[in-house]
Amino acid sequence: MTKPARLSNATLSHLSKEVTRPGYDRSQTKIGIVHLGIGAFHRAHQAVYTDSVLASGDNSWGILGVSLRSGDTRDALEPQDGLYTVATRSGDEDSFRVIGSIGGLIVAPENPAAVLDAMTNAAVRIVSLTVTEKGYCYSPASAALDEAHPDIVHDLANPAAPKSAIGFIVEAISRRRANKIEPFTLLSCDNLPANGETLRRVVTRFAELRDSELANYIKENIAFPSTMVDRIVPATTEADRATTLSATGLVDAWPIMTEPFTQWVIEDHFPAGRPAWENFGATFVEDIDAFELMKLRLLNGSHSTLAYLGYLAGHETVSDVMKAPGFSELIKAMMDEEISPTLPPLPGFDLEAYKAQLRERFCNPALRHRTWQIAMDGSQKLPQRLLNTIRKCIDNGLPFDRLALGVAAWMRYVTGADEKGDAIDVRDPLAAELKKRAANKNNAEELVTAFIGMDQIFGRDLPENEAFVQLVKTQLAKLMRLGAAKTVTQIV
Ligand code: CS2
Repeated sequence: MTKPARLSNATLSHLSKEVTRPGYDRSQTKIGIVHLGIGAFHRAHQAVYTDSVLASGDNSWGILGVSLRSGDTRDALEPQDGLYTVATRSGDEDSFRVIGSIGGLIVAPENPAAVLDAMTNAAVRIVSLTVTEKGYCYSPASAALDEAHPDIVHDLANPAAPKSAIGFIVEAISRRRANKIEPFTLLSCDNLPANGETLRRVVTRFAELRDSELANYIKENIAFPSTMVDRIVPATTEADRATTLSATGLVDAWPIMTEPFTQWVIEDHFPAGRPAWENFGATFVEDIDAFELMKLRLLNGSHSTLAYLGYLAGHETVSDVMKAPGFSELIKAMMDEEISPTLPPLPGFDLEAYKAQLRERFCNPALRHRTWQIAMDGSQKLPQRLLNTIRKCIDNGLPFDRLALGVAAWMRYVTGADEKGDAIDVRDPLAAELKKRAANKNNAEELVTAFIGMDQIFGRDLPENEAFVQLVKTQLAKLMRLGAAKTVTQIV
């Protein structure tokens, strides 16, 4: 049997005929976007919308992908000329599309100068980011720049060879300004509330620490539109690679698996121009806040709750969790009774249909989205997913038993041992501190007191709120006594 060929420009014509492929001459594409954090999410979302723009004849928006940490994506995609497959899986059927919008890849730690050169090219009019919550180098509770963060300290001392997204952005702005090149627009595509505003805050503060004139220039000249991004993208597995090969006929070292649903709502503020993403499903609005809060609280808040409780109850994937007794009911009640009343109104939007669709998306059996994957980086996710919602409930005198159970499940999870006593691989930038705080604590009372003292997560207000502290203690005690599976059936 002959060895199957690798996906590349030269082999595109060998793709199985059902596979959609870039219908444009890739050699004519110019780089107009530098994207920091070229991970699976970007490749399933923004790069797909942009591929459609390129196919429509506007060739000025090719993407240069930057990895801020490892070279894995570059190593996988460079031999493929940046091409990769997106598999859309509904549970009933899979469809495959090869995406051509990534025109080049750079691994920042190997060559920070090349990243800065790309970012100072006048043809680049947008710098976008998916660097996850921790990539903002901020304190999650206050969203203010963490000035003691090792990468921030490093980047202030070494502006020409930065490590963080913030360091690259500020140095690139400074060089464009010095060379009288029109500024780019900064487009955060991470799951943070007011993500544009948050990016503006950390970038401006970092610039202030370098040079107050530069900070003023940024305040006056740089646009930071906010976005709400949504598409569920589980990590790729070996089985996914094999499925892609048999469906497409070509070897792809890093295909992306995702769901049919995709949503992108963007504030329309791009003084230097932008692709016509609206022609391919994106929505441009004046004010994004209500969309962002809705998505973060309903989707991500439910996701994190399902992930911690589900993992503890022994389930590997979100769709497994949704099938287990009580979980679907728990999430529905949490959405309807605790989260929905905290959301700002979105006139004309069918919230009930949105929530029902979310629960259906969580049930998609083909996605195999691991609870462990969603459980990562909880210290960075909890504030916007659960704690801000709880704050609203407290202010409005609403119940928050289920949200508090989500917080308690996170605490149980980060103790680092599951219900059978086996170790949990807790991935979190604060993992070491979490472990230290959990050490030698055997009851809910002590654990809650230890964790809640982390003001970078809980702020100063929540630890002082007796009702909150008491409820989390009660829920954690229940979890420790009954286990997650039983607790869930009881709380519904
Ligand atoms: C998930 C998100 O891993 C996680 O924390 O909650 O990545 C989620 O799948 C996306 O936000 C969906 O748009």
